Amino acid sequence: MADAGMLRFHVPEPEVRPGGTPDFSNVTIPKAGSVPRPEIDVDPRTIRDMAFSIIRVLNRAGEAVGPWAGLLTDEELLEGLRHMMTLRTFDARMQMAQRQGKTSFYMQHLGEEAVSCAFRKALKPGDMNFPTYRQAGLLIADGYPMVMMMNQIYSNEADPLKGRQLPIMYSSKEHGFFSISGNLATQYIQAVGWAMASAISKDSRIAAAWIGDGSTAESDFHAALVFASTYKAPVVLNVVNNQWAISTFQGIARGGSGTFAARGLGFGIPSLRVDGNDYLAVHAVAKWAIERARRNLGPTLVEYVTYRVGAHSSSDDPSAYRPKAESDAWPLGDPVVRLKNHLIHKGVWSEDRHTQAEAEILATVIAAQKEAESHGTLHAGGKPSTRDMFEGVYAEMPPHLRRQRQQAGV
Ligand SMILES: Cc1ncc(C[n+]2csc(CCOP(=O)(O)OP(=O)(O)O)c2C)c(N)n1
Ligand SMILES: [Mg+2]
Repeated sequence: MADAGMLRFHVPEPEVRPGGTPDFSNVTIPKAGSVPRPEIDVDPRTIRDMAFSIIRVLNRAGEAVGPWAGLLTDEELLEGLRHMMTLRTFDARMQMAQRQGKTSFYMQHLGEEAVSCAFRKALKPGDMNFPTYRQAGLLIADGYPMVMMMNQIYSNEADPLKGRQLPIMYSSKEHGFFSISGNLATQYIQAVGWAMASAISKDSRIAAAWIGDGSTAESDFHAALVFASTYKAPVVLNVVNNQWAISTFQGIARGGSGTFAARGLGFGIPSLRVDGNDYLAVHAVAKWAIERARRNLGPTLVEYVTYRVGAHSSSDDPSAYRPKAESDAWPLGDPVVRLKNHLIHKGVWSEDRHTQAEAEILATVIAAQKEAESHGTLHAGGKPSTRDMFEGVYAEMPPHLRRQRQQAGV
């Protein structure tokens, strides 16, 4: 009663600041294999506790254990490892290209490679992702040519988007990768709407929505959940909780619910949390959620618990807001190392083969980069035509655009 009349509000603070010792003791990590795998037509009310746990398959010894294990062959796992390694190498080269002034902007996936690479392998051709800028693994794991991604990053004469999108905001209908919108959370309403349209037209293609932890604070996220819940849209609602939204820690957007997955519960949406650094767990949970959508059982919300090891973007310096060694302390490890260790444990991979694969992948990425650079980079070589700026929006160009094009002399 001492405080009667004196109101307070609460501003959550991250556990540690730069200079402090990283501390993830507040992240509760269940044992690998300990979370059950319900039937896909389970009554959502009976699995509410899954929104507060973490589904994991790979244990510390590199074994795949529990009811979510055993869905992928050795060949598929080796392919998954290669995709993640390719994305990591691609990232490193493009980050460097940004520093060399060959593009204005880049965003890395370091530490989060398993999320998009493993999810893609659970989809079918024709399914549509509505990604953010941190899911390039959806393209890499689907065999989209790296050189096309680089052409887009360089905004060169072979850029499939003709310089009209921010670097890294790819688009490919054929590869189920909807044009990235820079306005975060719009992906959610677009995906739910697309999924509803797919059902209305009696199609069999499902949609996948993507959002980061920070962006769940946007009202579009909540509006999309209402529609998905009410109309049982065939959609998978992905939340990538990488602990940070630029310099803002996840506790700000998360609210009082304890987890991002718990947001789905109020909408009656089955909501799971998964170890986002475990390729096998991500794939198994994605398959479960995608099957539910495909069988008209409605939406599933999946929170991927991971960590953004790199900077937010090439314009960011995380040392200003978090301890430098925080990523080393992240308790779920590195997705590439964990899958590599699993494959070594199974006897189908080795340190030598890994080193050799790293060299091969680097050579492939460099070859793609050379090819892309032959078409130009930000300040050198070929560029899209100014004329392209006026094309591709209207079936018939309105008079004011025609006038502007004439003024531009193209
Ligand atoms: C609607 C909207 N608000 C703000 C921004 C600026 N912005 C770009 S990225 C970002 C942080 C997003 O963090 P999160 O959703 O956690 O995704 P992450 O970058 O961690 O993958 C912000 C605020 C934006 N692009 N769109
Ligand atoms: Mg984030």
